[in-house]
Amino acid sequence: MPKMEELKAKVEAGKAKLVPGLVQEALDAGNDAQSILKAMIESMGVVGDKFSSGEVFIPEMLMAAKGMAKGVEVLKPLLAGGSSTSLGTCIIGTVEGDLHDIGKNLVAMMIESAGFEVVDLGVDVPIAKFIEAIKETKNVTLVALSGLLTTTMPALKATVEAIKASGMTGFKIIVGGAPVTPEFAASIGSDAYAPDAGGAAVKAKELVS
Ligand code: B1M
Repeated sequence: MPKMEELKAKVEAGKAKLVPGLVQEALDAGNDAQSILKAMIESMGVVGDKFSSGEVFIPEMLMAAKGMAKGVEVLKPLLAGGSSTSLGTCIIGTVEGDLHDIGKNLVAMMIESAGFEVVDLGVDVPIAKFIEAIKETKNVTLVALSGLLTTTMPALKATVEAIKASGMTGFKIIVGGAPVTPEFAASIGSDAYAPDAGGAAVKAKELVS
């Protein structure tokens, strides 16, 4: 089986321990980091579809996520180019009620490589924690909110609204995640939307430049 197919199959099967080695082998075989990342994201899509159709359950989704996270670790030095400029600090987190972190971690990585300091609040982040972090962190220029569930889209809205209502200024807010659309992002008062991690880094730079 070609390396990329083998990698995709192992991510889908949740063989987390095998994934880093296969990512390395795929790189050694001449595949670039972006294509490998894309392949692993496709595998997560397959796992999600299988979850929807009742073929796999939460433990399988978790193992697939673990494998992908380990694979991303191998790719990290290649995906995150690094930047010498400082664009200020970005506070990032997945909103309250939502435990998905792979997409958020990729966005954090790309935003960091675009030239921001990143403070990652993790997942299931209550509004008060975002507000406290913005207040207590120096030179916040960007707040990045991730949401992966249709059921946590209201939390995205509530978080943006509460941050705006706090009266704090000097930063922009970017939102994203699979169910988020540009229209939704605009309707909740955020400053920007990006469909993926690379796009988030590009938008982030534009917002603060
Ligand atoms: Co969940 N889950 N999950 N899950 N899970 C999805 C999202 C789902 C689509 C699967 C499905 O049913 N097909 C579905 C959501 C349906 C919906 O709301 N429309 C779903 C569900 C239903 C659930 C539970 C409710 C299941 C249950 O309990 N019955 C539950 C909810 C738990 C909770 O959060 N409270 C649940 C739980 C879990 C696990 C914990 C088991 C696990 C997450 C583990 C982890 O993250 N550490 C998990 C997983 C792994 C998935 C799937 C299979 C994979 C997610 C992923 O990592 N994708 C997912 C199916 C899928 O994605 N197709 C699914 C890869 C990742 C790179 O993509 O996160 O989309 P993504 O990030 C992208 C973009 O969205 C964007 O950039 C990234 C790519 O570059 N992006 C941003 C993300 N954040 C951004 C922020 C930005 C800009 C872009 O600006 C700030």
